[in-house]
Amino acid sequence: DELFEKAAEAICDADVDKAEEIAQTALDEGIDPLKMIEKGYTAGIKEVGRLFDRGELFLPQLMGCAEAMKKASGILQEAAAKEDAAAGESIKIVLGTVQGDVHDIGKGIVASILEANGIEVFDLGTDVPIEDFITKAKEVDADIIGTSALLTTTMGANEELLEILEEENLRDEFDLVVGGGPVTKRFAEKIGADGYAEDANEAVNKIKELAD
Ligand code: B1M
Repeated sequence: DELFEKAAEAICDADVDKAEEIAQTALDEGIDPLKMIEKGYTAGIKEVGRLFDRGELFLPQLMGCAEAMKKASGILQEAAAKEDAAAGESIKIVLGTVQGDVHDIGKGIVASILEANGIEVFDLGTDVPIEDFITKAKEVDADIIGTSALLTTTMGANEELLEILEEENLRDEFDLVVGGGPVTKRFAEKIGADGYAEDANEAVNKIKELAD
């Protein structure tokens, strides 16, 4: 679809105004906001990642692209949240990007898609200290703790989280679901996490399965 391509292009060009304008157009045209994020904007930020990997794009530009991505997906996520406000609230998840890590685009997408599927999300944001996940999970009586880590240097926070849950005898209380770029199923199994999801839709399935 042409609008998806334009959205991806606006992200690659780090064009915030254009990215926002296209998001609004998508809403006006009645396109499903989450589909728009996935097929349009996410495709764009993935391309940005590839260009950055190849050294064809540098950090300042990357930050501009990420800004455009956040603004546009913010508009769409808000619209999606409104549509689904009446959905059930049976499963609760405390979600956040682990300490030392500020990447939150993927986490934001995961949060929106979980909410759109009736899961109650308590989003702690980025650079979240391990203790905060646990404190919040206790406070809201969560079923699941979900973490996102985009750096090989931060994914180890999951191991620490599991250790603390173990120490506090909370291992049976909360299931830990891990995700994010460098995180793999193999890593999740190795550290003893309860679940792993490669993307937002898989996260929905995994969380529903665990909460059953
Ligand atoms: Co950063 N960055 N970045 N960055 N950045 C990566 C991750 C990197 C792979 C780029 C590269 O070098 N090739 C690399 C990490 C290398 C590594 O450790 N393996 C990297 C680096 C090195 C850095 C800095 C250290 C750069 C520097 O300063 N020198 C720095 C670190 C800052 C920090 O965190 N302390 C940094 C900074 C940034 C920006 C601020 C500029 C920006 C982030 C803006 C923001 O998020 N607000 C940024 C961006 C945009 C990226 C790339 C280009 C794109 C990330 C993204 O948003 N992807 C990224 C390159 C890449 O990914 N190839 C890169 C799109 C998003 C939809 O996918 O986040 O994977 P993703 O989420 C997916 C799945 O992973 C999954 O579902 C999502 C939807 O499909 N998922 C879950 C995610 N969380 C989940 C949780 C779940 C389940 C599924 O359950 C709970």
